[in-house]
Amino acid sequence: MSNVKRVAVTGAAGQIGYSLLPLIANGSIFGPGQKVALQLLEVTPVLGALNGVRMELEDCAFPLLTEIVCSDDPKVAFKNADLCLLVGSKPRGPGQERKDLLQDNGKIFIGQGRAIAEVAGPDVRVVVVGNPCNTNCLIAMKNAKGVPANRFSAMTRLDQNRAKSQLALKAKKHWSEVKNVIIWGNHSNTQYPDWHHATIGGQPAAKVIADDPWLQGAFMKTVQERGKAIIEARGKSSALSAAQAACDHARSLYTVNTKDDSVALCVISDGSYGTPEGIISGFPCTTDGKGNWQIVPGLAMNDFSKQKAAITWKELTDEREMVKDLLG
Ligand code: NAX
Repeated sequence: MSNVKRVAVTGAAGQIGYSLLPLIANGSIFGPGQKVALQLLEVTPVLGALNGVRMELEDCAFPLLTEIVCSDDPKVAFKNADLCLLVGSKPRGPGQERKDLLQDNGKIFIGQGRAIAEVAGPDVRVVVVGNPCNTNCLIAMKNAKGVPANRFSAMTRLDQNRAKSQLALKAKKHWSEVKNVIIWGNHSNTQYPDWHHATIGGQPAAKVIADDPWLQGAFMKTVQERGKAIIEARGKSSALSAAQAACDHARSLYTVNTKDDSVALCVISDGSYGTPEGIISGFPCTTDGKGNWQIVPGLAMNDFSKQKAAITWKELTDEREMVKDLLG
């Protein structure tokens, strides 16, 4: 194995990229003992701005950062990559239908999936952040012929982090004491943030909070609509928290995470819990520290949970239908 981890980041001159690159260069994914190379992809008109980002990265003189590659060619950016963070995508245009956004962005992930299959490292992991991330991930996965489906995941970690912090704030505890919040389904406002298996300081979250109407109402709504609230407050979408979540997600693949503190990953459904097979959906997962995940088996789902999960699963099967011509 190479002694440098090669991390490709797409949309690297965007606002998430600007927060994400220093985190990676500081060891946030692979730890303080691991050197990293950054391989940055942007669209051609943005290469000038990307060059500015490269200059700033050089000016940081990060001890762990060995190399910075900038390109508008996916085959250059993904070359021998150990980890590809697919952040770049087009924002929804004024009046644009979701279906058209899915089609527009979907095309990006066809080309990137193919390039990953062609040039990425033999043990590559791919994390999709660019929205609609679940379905973009499915498109990349289907077009990356020869790369196993379990190498792909989409990011719902920001939703899990948001859910943890909301529960902690309500319970007046520190967020590090909150474990096992599950995010089912799509990274969209249909997602189901499920507290039924969550614990706070080792006690069931529902018991500590003792306010079911809040859990079933304000808690869920706050997590589902947090992205919108950030845009309203900041005038821009979440970037710092999204970058942190992308690092948390990627780091969790390379560390051991058990079912007592499961990580929220959107991964290919095998039908577990009644999730339609073959969609990329949020599940509680364990990880083995070698880049591999497993869906936590055997958790009980009550009627409330089943009903909420069904809504978000339906949205994902509808999205898959809208892009069926892009699925390789
Ligand atoms: P920005 O618009 O600031 O940056 C996106 C960058 O991607 C731009 O620099 C653009 O030139 C580049 N880009 C577009 N097409 C590209 C292509 N084909 N190849 C390479 N680069 C390309 O958006 P930003 O705020 O950084 O957000 C990036 C994406 O993350 C968006 O799709 C956004 O919706 C999504 N998010 C996903 C989240 C999640 O939890 N999964 C949360 C945060 C964020 O909303």
